[in-house]
Amino acid sequence: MPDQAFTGTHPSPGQPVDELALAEIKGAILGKLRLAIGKDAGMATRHDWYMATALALRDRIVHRWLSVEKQSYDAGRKRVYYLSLEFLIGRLFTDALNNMGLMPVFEAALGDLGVGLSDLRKCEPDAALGNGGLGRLAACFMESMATLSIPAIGYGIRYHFGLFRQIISHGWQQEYPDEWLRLGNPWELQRPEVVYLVHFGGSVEHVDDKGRDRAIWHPGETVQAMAYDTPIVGWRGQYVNALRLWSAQSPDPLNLDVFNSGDYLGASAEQARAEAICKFLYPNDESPAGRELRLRQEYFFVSASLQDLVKRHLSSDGQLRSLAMKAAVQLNDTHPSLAVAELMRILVDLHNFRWEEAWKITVATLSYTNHTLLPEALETWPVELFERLLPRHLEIIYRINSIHLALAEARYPGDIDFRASVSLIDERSGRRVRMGQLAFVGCHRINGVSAMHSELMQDTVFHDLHHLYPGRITNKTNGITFRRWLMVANPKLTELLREICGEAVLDDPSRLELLEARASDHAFQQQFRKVKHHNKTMLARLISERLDVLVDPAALFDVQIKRIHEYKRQLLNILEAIALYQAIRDEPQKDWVPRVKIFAGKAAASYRFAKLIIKLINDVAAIVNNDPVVAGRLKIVFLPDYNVSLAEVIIPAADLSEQISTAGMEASGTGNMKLALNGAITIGTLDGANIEIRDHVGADNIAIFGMEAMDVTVRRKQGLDATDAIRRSPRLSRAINAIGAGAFSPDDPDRFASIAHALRNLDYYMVSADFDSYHAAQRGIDARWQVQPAWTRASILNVARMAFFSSDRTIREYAEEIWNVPVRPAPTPTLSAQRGLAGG
Ligand code: 26Q
Repeated sequence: MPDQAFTGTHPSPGQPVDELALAEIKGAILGKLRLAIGKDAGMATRHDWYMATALALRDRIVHRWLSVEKQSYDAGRKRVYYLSLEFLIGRLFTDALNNMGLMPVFEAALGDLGVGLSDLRKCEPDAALGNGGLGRLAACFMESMATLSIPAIGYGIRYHFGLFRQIISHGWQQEYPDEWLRLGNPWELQRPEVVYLVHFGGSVEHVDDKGRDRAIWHPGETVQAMAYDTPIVGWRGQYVNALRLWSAQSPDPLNLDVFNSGDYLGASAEQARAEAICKFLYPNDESPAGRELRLRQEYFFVSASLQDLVKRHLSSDGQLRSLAMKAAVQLNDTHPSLAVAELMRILVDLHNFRWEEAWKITVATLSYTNHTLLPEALETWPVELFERLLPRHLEIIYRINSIHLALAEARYPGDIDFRASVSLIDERSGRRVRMGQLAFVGCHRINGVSAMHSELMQDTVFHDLHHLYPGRITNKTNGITFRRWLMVANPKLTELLREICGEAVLDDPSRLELLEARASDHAFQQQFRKVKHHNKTMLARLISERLDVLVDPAALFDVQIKRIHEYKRQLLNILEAIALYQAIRDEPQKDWVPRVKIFAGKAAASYRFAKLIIKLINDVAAIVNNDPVVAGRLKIVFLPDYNVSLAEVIIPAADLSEQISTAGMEASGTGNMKLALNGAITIGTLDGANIEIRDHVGADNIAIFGMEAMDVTVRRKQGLDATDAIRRSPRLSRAINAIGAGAFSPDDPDRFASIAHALRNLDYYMVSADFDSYHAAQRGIDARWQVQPAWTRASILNVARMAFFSSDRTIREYAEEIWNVPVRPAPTPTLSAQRGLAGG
């Protein structure tokens, strides 16, 4: 039995709700409904109830926030500033309720008021202020930093429109604006008094100031940044941090001369230009849109954030020499790497520091996380654009570069190639500023996001920089917050885990290993399967509602959910599905394992090939799902508008997790962790964190296939195309021929000619080259599925061995090895946990 005394404000299931607390919460909700929303219960819509409930919950969070904020300030604690252009938060309602331990009392209060908590949940739009992995990682990190009582602020942009909504029309992706703020946002607090001016353009005047290299920037344009704070509450509500998002506006909302001449539209043109900065999130992941507005976004939020943290430091310490002792600034990819130049400018131009001392402070304060090695994803900006938009920053970058290149020259005299490779300026195709090099040189630590990725950073993109600054590159394998991805998303499994591992499993994921003893236990396996079946039934219902396709929860749910990208190889998956379809049609009488192939993900709006892959998946689905010959054996679904909330439904229902990127191309992956934690077995390549997942769950409990990163490099060097692979594999050749001949696009037989061509020729992503190996691994999966006790055992062992992938572990490593900030100690064994062990 779970130990109730241990849980404090986190009641166990079935524990009665305190009457006083219940009355208080009911009163609070009704109070908000009347006084903040202006409605009484009789006329309130569901959305009104949601807003009132969220506001009542926010009050309780804000109380804690203010008190921990004061404690941290009084204690002069070092603070982490996490700079990210993306925070893919999703919904906050259930997450906050769960972390505050208030789920039961709010549920009961709402029940008494005649409102269903699960209905209210759905009223909240996802905060989709991110594209995918990098943005979701920032959100998990914010929650883990609060959980570990690390004083932190997340800085980003309050985009008016989040990532586009995806609608599938006749199989094609269409993008629509995401108006997430339309009905108001109950979580944020506007801070009209927290405003900073951010400048662009103009000219630079140099002051001869005893060799101090100071300059005065005479900007041509100024916008104003205003703060909006969202409290992020950690597990058990003990600590709360702010996510501070900047909104842009013009300092002069109206041009009075123009206004007085009667041109009202013209008078607000400046406002429109300023507001454009925070209008949209760029929907490109991995291949940056080199637009001026994007660079403006980057500088806008870097400048506002640094002004904010410098001001905070000055108000407590009175000087900036000690900045690195009190502030750790983490750059989430290169998107905020202008921070290097901006902090130098603040120190040298505004606070009179000598260059050398300013540089020491800057490097000691900043650190940078790299999330990709794809050449097309490495951010660079034309020098001319920089000069026009940020003239002083370009000068600072040049100066940094000349000192840095002198170091390179001293290290390898006369080696021009070495200097060219480490230079902050790329001189090859028009002069461009390299943001990765800038971040590397200006930060004391540079980390990759999985063991393999960090190795590859040293061997490839940052090889030469690594030699010039040895010891800077370090690895911090990604993690996920178990509160959202287990407790909130999968309450049934969580309940089972509490029963077996004890309550302490909620605080200490290493307790999951207590499951191992039960992995082969027949009765426990049945309970475990029952939970999965329940989750699959919920997903089947959603599929039928949204797509009008009926799927059987008893079938194997095979899931690939992530951004659509060639390197992630959704194409390999659908190609194998086609081969399977053809094989079933050949021998319909055979004992096929029933499968449902589930896809979801968005393609960048400008990524034509990725959008064509979506169309192919949908065209294949239309044929397969309507073919009576394969009925009951194979279904293919593409769930539109993938977002955090949809992930929370799909992940707990997955049996098989597709992590099939071309080896060497996926930096880490985090969906792989979420799926394994929820008991899905991974079919994957030795790429990113899949390698560490294999190391933890054991090679017997994961299906690895395909080429390794080294094979990929060698094969590319050899310039091999797919001819041989296709000749050797009649199955592959038949599947490609079907695509190429229009078997799935009879209305437009040439529709997928470019896909067939890519598979037959260059095969850059090794889809054809890996096909046979993948196909064999999938048949291995079929065989395993047919022995349910063995399958369930492997699935349980996946859950039992995932503790390492908690983002609490990741954040602990950042805190200890990069930020040098104290962390709440790791949980120690408790009486209740020991009881859980004994009684389990
Ligand atoms: C850059 C400049 C201009 C416009 C857009 C961008 C841009 C935006 C987003 C470039 C890249 C991204 C996103 C990258 C990303 O999500 N990378 C993923 O990061 C995860 C967290 O570390 C890893 O798990 C994934 O492997 C990696 O692909």
